[in-house]
Amino acid sequence: MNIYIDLINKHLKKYLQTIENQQLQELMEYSLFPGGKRFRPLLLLTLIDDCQLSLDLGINAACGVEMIHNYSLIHDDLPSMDNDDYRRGKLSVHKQFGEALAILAGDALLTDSFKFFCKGDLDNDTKIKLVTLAAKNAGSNGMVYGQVLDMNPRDNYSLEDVKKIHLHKTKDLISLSIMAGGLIANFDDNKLSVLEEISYYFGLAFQIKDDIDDYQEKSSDLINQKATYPAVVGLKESKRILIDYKNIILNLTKNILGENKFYELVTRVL
Ligand code: GRG
Repeated sequence: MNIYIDLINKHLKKYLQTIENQQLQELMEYSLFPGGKRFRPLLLLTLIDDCQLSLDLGINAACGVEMIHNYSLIHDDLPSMDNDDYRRGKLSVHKQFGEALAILAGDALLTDSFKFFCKGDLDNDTKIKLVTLAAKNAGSNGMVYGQVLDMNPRDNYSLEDVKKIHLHKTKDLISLSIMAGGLIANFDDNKLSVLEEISYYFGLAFQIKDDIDDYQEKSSDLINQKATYPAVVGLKESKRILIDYKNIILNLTKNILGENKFYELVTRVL
């Protein structure tokens, strides 16, 4: 996967060089580098690669998704949201640079990302579809909706509540990566609907895995008040669902993309 990650990093570095204000540039570099797993842009690039298309066609949208992801993490860590002092083993952006600049850096990443969905050698129709998809999945009926649903913790969550939060907070951005890949590769409606299905299970499975890892690290008292799978269906059942979903994703992937790079990414991430 290193070849893809190098390409993503190269393009994000190039983007950082376009930021005129040095303070903002430093802060956004702090958020984007060394970075996390880059898993969302990897989904898009591996899909494009499996279709034997040039990675150049997907790299801009891939960076756009990573920028939206990093904006969401900066804002999620703020005192008025999750109030986290650390992210990826270092101080969160607001702890390092102050709250006002952290909010602005998130705003800048989100806004600039839209340029990336209409950049590069794609036809205008595809670019319009990509921008619209990004707005839909990140906006008021997408990731932001999921964050709003998750803002007021309750004592009891039903499985349906948890699923709804996960589907918007986590799945919508993962879906943006996968569906953007399908649009760039010019998939027909049948193949796009298989990608929708993969996105659905992938979004849930990714969050269930994160919930399971968290549950095993932290005290169950803390976890039980949260909207997580282990809190609602128990650890054993969460693990069973994760395996089930992973197999569904692998089978669907095999059908439309074969056992190639995207398939390999699924086996590594889940
Ligand atoms: C503030 C609008 C707004 C939304 C925030 C994404 C999000 C919504 C909150 C982050 C907290 C969280 C638990 C999100 C669920 C998705 C998730 C597990 C994110 C972490 O993604 P990774 O593991 O992160 O891909 P890295 O560090 O690898 O980039």
